[in-house]
Amino acid sequence: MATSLKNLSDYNIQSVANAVQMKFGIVVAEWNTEITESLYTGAYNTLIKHGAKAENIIKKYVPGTFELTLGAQLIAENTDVDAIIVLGCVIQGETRHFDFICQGVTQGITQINIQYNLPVIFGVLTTDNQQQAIDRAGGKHGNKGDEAAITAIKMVSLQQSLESNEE
Ligand code: DLZ
Repeated sequence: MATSLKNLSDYNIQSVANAVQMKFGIVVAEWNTEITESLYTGAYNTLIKHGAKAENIIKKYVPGTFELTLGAQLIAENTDVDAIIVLGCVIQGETRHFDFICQGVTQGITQINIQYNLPVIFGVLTTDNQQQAIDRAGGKHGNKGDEAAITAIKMVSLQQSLESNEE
């Protein structure tokens, strides 16, 4: 049976809060730059679509996906953003580098979420080849950058709703 293609970026627009008061940092890896810039465009446009102000979106670059962790930490320490989105693309090669980079960034970003009590959204593609990355960076499977932006807004909204109830 043929599998139907799912656009992973489909979502219910009503379920997403207005982001007019929110501030975001976006860290973009320069490796596979055509892909990561497409992810950035998706994330940026989605934040704007949901009310975020352009001046409240900070964009910073790091050399590769492995450096996204420190990039996110530097933003967490030096700005007042409500959430950070990290965008990268790791494509499987002939060596085990892929595994080490994916493992390192996954653990690093998880740790920053907890350490800073700040949503740090994992917008990293980990694919077998370039075509799979293209398909998920504005292609037939949607744009992982859009999804990262929606996740960021939802997590800020969750955090604000719970923390505003604290006494
Ligand atoms: C070295 C490397 C390799 C082989 N592949 C990728 C990749 O597919 N995607 C990516 O974002 N970065 C890659 N890098 C670079 C590492 O992320 C990192 O920048 C270097 O190992 C230096 O720390």
